Amino acid sequence: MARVLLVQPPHRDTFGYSMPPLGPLHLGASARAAGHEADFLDLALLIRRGDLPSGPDLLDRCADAILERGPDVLGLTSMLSSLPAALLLAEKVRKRRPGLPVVLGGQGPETVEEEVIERYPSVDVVAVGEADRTLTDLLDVWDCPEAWGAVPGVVVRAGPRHGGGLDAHGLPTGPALRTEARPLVADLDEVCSPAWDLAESPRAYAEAAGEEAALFPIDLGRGCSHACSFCTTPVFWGRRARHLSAARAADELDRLAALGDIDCVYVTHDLFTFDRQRVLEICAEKQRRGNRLAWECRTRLDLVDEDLLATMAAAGCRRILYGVESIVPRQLLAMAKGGRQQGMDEDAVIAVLESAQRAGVASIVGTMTGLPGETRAELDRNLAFMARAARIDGVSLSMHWWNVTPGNGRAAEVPGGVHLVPGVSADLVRGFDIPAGQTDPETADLIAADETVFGAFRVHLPLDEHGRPADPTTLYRRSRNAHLLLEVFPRTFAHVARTGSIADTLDTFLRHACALDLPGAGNTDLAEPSVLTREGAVTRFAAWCTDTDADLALLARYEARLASTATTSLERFPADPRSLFAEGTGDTTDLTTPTPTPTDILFVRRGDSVQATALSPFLADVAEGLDGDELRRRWPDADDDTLRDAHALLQRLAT
Ligand code: B12
Ligand code: SF4
Repeated sequence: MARVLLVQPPHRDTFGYSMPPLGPLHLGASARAAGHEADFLDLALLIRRGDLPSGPDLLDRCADAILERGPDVLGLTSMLSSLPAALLLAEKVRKRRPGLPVVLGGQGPETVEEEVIERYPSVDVVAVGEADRTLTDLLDVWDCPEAWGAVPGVVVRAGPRHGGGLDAHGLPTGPALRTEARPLVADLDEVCSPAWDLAESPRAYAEAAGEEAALFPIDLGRGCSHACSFCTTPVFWGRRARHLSAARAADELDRLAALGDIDCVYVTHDLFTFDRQRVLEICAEKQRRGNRLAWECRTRLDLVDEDLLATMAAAGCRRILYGVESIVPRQLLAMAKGGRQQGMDEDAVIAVLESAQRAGVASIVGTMTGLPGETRAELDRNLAFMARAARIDGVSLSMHWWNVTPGNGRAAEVPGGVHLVPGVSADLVRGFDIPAGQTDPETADLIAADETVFGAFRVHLPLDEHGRPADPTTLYRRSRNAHLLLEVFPRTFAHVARTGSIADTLDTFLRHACALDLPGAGNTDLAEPSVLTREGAVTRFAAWCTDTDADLALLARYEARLASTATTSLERFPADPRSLFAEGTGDTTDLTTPTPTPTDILFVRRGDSVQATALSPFLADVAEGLDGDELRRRWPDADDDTLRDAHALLQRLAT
């Protein structure tokens, strides 16, 4: 019997919410089922809560906290973002307790397992990919290091049986040895349910994240049959989507409901709706059991339809993240988006978002910038699309910097290669610097010294029309701020698009507003250099627009005003299923009806209830400067007096 301590290394959660990592909790349950003792330490939670104040000796204190638990085996989980911390932590633990076996797993070391074993002596075993059975097999032979090389699905040091040796503490030495591949779990119902009792409560996570209730994860499926150029999922989980049975999925949802204090469940499968029938079954079973948890998921645009969305909404689905990436066919082709999405034009994408809106499900539109060969015109098309999408109720935006990782094996294919740029963090590794924007020298040196293991920390700089590489700071600022600005100022940017370039306007504004250009200027509203807070973005942009043309200034002020009267939180999404269930009856028939609108709410925009102090859609259209015919078509009842009043009101608002 081994006592394994599973540890989440320190990282900064970049989404503003926090949840325990599922991998270690699944593995803890498997270890127990195999007769071992499991323990879990979430260092990210401790830091977030202030139990471990960040500072130069953070990792030393983390190492002390690990050893206080007295494990026989240390299991470190890692994403790309937490890989440097995991490796440094392993080193600190090794110095303090040299004979403690250290196993590294998770999506961080994906495809660089050999390099990790060759270059980082403090790690003894790297688990390759899905590891629900791998860890228990290792624990069964934990006190016989010579046998580790016989466990399928790992990379270890060769040890005596394969031409290596053992060190003074009995740990294997020698070159890296990749053992026989471990087949993926064919029937996911066989995977143990997460050991929730190992993690702190949803209430503890919610409090640490500053939320009233938690967002907790659920593993209902794994893998994807597509192979988008930037994505690590099909490489890690396999190019075939697998799922739990509906009954087991409903069991897992019930287990989460029993934990209490969960506001919303986060379905971790990247392709949740790939099997339409199974999703319908899960929804039916969830409702049959009277499970009232709200949930959100991620999928592709070509894997939803109006009926499915309505059924999902009725079963509590609150929000869906779609990997839209781009509306430019050439870009979709280049990134191998594939499927029917490849043929979807802007109107088709908008139609999906509008279907979701009708069903009462909020949408997150995931887009990309910095794609190889991206032209200004392509970028402008995508930004104009984002501004259009942002005007649909319930839509929020996100924008990512296209990049490659060791995990998707594309780094070598990128023209111009990838580069490490100080002060700029690649999208897939955000959250590695604690606090934000302040990479400590030890971590910076580690990343700089190893281009292979830390390949994902390098960024791709696409060439412009003139063959010049993009400026990384401009790209970084755009990818970190554009979504927010377009969400808050969709009408303003639509106006920009009519006469010029959204990209130029954005980049010019961000150059002006971001801290990288204003060293020491005391920008306390900046969470990290180059990243504006929502409030900072809104006030700065509205103020900046006053120095541009008058129409732009008017619209920007109007939209800034809207933003200031709308609340932003998970509560803002149009259908909060909990409020619509008749208490105690399990009756769900009513869920697709829109939330009743209080009289003091004039309209709902991007899911935000805009209070009476804001303006009506009619005024919004007037403010947008629609031409007279279009305005009359949309508002046949508006006479000249009404129009004059509207202009006067807007004028007052602008001053
Ligand atoms: C939930 C989730 C989050 C959560 C929580 C992450 C967490 N620590 O668990 C939140 C929302 C915080 C998050 C944030 C981010 N995420 Co995220 N996230 C996911 C998501 C959707 C599910 C993860 C999950 O729970 N999977 C299910 C569990 C069971 O799998 P698992 O944790 O990998 O564990 C298995 C194996 O990895 C292994 N294993 C895991 N740990 C260990 C430990 C040991 C000792 C062993 C032996 C084995 C082992 O065994 C487990 C069972 O098979 C994945 C996509 C996906 N489907 O996996 C993306 C994903 C992990 N995230 C990703 C990214 C890019 C991010 C962000 C950088 C996004 C951003 N730009 O801000 C941030 C970084 C956060 C940070 N570090 O600061 C990428 C990671 C790429 C990579 N290779 O690392 C993924 C793969 C999505 C993608 N395809 O791009 N994320
Ligand atoms: S982005 Fe989505 S569809 Fe593409 S490979 Fe990744 S999970 Fe699959």
